[in-house]
Amino acid sequence: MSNAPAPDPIAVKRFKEAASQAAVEQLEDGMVVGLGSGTTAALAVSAIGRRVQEGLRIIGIPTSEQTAALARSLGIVLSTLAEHARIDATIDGADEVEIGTLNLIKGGGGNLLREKIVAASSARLVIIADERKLVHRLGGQAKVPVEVVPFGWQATANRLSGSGTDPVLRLGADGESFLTDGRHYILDCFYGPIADPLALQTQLDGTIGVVEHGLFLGLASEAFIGGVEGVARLRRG
Ligand code: A5P
Repeated sequence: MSNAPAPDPIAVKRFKEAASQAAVEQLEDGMVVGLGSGTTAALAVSAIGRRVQEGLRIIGIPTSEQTAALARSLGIVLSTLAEHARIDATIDGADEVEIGTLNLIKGGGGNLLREKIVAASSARLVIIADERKLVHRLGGQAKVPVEVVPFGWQATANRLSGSGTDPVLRLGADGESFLTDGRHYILDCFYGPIADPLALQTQLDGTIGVVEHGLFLGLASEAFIGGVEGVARLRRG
């Protein structure tokens, strides 16, 4: 157990809001915008909703059913990758952001598959987070979520054990297996500090039964990080 004091939730929310606001200020009329998922991304979607009320014209591509519902409720026009294959900018949260590379762990909310598809179609992936998410090496605090096909998931979990982790099947609030928007399961895999994320990515990509995983390497172009000293804008080194 860490002896670090528990973060003040009100301050954390303020940091997330400031980061979201700074990222949303970058948006311009006519853009196709990927809408991320999670609590920080939801703040960005709300900020976009306010700008839309003030006259901003953008088209949003949501990364989850939950984000789609929120965006619709705020009057944001939505579309799909079928209609807009190229996204100008996606604004999304992260569970860990590696300083320098801006490599990420994502998927704490279970939306990693659609998030990665949208990120890979985006000219810019802009990450928003509070400063607790910044790390020198991925994997020390967040688990890597691995989305797997329900059929034979135990066999997939056994295969993943060979990558140096003890996979844990994610459960929902009802105690049943958590189901993603794509109707898959999530195996949460804690690795500790990951010495070679590219090698781990290759291993996960090659594991039978794995649909996608939460290592987002070389995808983020910049990050807005909210903290006690304001919002820092980091660019990929
Ligand atoms: C959703 O599946 C995730 O990728 C989120 O973007 C990530 O977990 C960060 O979420 P919070 O902003 O809620 O911390």
